[in-house]
Amino acid sequence: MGDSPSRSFRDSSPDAGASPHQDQSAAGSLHRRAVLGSALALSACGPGAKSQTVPADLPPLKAVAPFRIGTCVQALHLDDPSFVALARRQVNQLTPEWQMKMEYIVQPDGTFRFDAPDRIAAFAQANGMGLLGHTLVWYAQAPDAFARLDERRVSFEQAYRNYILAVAGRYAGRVVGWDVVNEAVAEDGNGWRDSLWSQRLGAFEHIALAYRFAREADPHAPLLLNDYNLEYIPRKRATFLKLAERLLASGAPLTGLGAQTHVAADITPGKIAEMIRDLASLGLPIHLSELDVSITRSENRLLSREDLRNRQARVYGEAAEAMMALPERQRFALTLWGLRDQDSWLHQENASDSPAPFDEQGRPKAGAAALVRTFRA
Ligand code: 9MR
Repeated sequence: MGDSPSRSFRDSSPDAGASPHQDQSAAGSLHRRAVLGSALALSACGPGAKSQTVPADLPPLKAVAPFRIGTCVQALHLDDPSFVALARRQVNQLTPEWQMKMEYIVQPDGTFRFDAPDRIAAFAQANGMGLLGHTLVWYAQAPDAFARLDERRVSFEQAYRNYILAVAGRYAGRVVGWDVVNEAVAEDGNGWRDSLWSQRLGAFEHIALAYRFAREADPHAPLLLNDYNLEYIPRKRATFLKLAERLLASGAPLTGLGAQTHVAADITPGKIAEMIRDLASLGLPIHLSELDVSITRSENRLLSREDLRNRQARVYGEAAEAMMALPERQRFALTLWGLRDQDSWLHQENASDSPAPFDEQGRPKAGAAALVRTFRA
């Protein structure tokens, strides 16, 4: 089967387009208030600052960064010559944006489909790029084939193991790492997410098992735990770190932490750096795994579009700086969740958002220049 049109396929998933910043929980509104309050204070210092100009001969990100630079990718991007040229020039790592998830791989009859992820893996290999497996277990994706499993034939745990062995085993030796469990922590930081997996295998146990099975499938791959809003919600970050510690204490082969970093341009300066420092305290490598900086999700109404564009560039710079401040062995990679504006999930949700570091023609914006400047400093 070829690629389904991504929009309709994703729309059919109950959590398609689930958006970190639209969380309606108490913690979600708390973090919105915190962001607004601090941004208001800052706006007094610098509205109306001039846009930064971008040097025409900006060097490629991957050439100046002392760690891997990635982007997310869908198989359909590989048919777009301008995307391919930009990706080849700028990055040396790819994360399949959705086609290595259960929503793509698991068919209604419980069989697996690997055409698109195989194509992305082959492209990565042919172009000397790392492949970051994303993601084996996600609370938001629980295919019917699992929900309706006939346990007279196979136990739930066996089916879970079979899936992880099939997927992580297929790409064993060919990935730079796996996001084994994605978004395990509750949004308010009060424990872990409820899901089909937690209900059937146990709240902590399903997470620990996923790491065990991923290690069984691939003896050497770095195995990461990935989550979002860790910069906005300190309580969620604390629970994320506790979960990582508990996994390590239980002997689970967790070897790295992923901070998605889907942020808005009006995020309080220093928040990303603080989050990365905090995560690094466990001594594990850190992946800044899904960086994008939304303009339209900014909530500070006092900032003009131009102010927000300037802040966006500064946020890209801060993210790069936070990675640069880590000891070398803890700099796993920095992945952009969309190279060009039109590639971003945020742009698909709101066509007036322009969250990426490159514009629609693939020209570097101030965000790309800030990344380069920081990597070179
Ligand atoms: O950007 C991805 C979008 O194209 C998919 O439809 C969606 C569901 O698979 O997932 C988006 O990526 C998410 C990532 O896998 C996990 N963190 C949040 C990302 C944005 O929603």
